[in-house]
Amino acid sequence: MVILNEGNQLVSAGIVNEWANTDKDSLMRNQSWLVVVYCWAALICFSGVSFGDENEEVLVLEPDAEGIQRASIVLDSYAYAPAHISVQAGLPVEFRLENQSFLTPHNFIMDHPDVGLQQNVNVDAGDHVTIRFIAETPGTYIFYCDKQLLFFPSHREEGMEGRLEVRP
Ligand SMILES: [Cu+2]
Repeated sequence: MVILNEGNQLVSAGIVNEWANTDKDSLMRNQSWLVVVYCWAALICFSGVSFGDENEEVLVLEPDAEGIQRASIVLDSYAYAPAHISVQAGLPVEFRLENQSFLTPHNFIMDHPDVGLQQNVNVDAGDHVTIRFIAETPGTYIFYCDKQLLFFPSHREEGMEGRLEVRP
């Protein structure tokens, strides 16, 4: 927070200078904007701000030539990429789960027995596993990793969670 305050003052000083000195070339202006960008980057990094769903990219899958909706999902500490995937109901889905962590095992759990979506797949560090299923019921379903080392928070608590959206 102290860093941000200093940054803000710095930016303000820069803008005042520019206005006082209208001859200044655009380089100075660009540098001011760079400072603003750095401040925002620092703020986001240090505050742990996470963007809401509005900014989350959705991978929308369509059936390929074989009629299968395929995606590769990278598992890392502690996230799925992509974390939001949209599939069409009633058609086969194939996910290649790639654990890119160096040492940490991850898993992929979907626990929605009411709609027949149940997966619990372990993927060791550096390994990959392919899963296939058909989602019959439209809706939005959470998947997550429940790995946990000793007394540390679980991966899910660290944010390792994603959403499967099933389109009608
Ligand atoms: Cu995990």
